[in-house]
Amino acid sequence: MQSSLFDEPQQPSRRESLGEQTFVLRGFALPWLDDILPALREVLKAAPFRRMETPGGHTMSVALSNCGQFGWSTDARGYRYVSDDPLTGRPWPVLPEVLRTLAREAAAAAGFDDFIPDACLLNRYVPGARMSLHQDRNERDYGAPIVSVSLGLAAMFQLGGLQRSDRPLRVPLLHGDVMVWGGVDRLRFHGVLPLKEGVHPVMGPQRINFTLRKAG
Ligand SMILES: O=C(O)CCC(=O)C(=O)O
Repeated sequence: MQSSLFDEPQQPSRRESLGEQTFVLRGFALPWLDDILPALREVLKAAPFRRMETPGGHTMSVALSNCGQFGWSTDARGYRYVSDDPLTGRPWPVLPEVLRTLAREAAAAAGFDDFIPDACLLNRYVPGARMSLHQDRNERDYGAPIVSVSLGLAAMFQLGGLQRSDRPLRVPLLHGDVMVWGGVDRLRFHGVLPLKEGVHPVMGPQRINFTLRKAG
């Protein structure tokens, strides 16, 4: 039988471009969830979510934890990566293999080959929690991208430019979406608007975000 164009299954592109080197990969994490969720549960048993203080003395509305060789932390002394969890005094839990592989594949889908993360910051948002516009600049290696995975309630992500004054785009992020930014876009300002009330069928009344980075 002669094949025609119509025999080919048309795969709609799930990759949206938001800049030269910024992409959202819609639903990219969904096929991995059966492995991601138990892995996150284990991490959070060893290093529970906690609300940290900013150097300015404010308590963040988002609760944080980490896994991997380095964990992002903030207190009165400033923002930094540390290898031990300040709450338990133990090293952060090991980065689960499923997160490492997901990060490598998502980065490759966005044009960043051979991404090997050594840090994963977990953020828990309950309704009302927000993250103000900031740059991720505590990492030593800006050559590596940031891979950011959204689970649970939908959030409105703010994607700014390289200057704080650049007007941010609003990008809705849903359960399973993965954002990747790097290269010329690595230092774009970004944040999250206050989370709206809701109950997600899988994750409940919260949003969990985790970002994989190369910090060391
Ligand atoms: O929650 C998000 O989608 C973004 C998190 C973030 O900006 C960060 O961890 O630096």
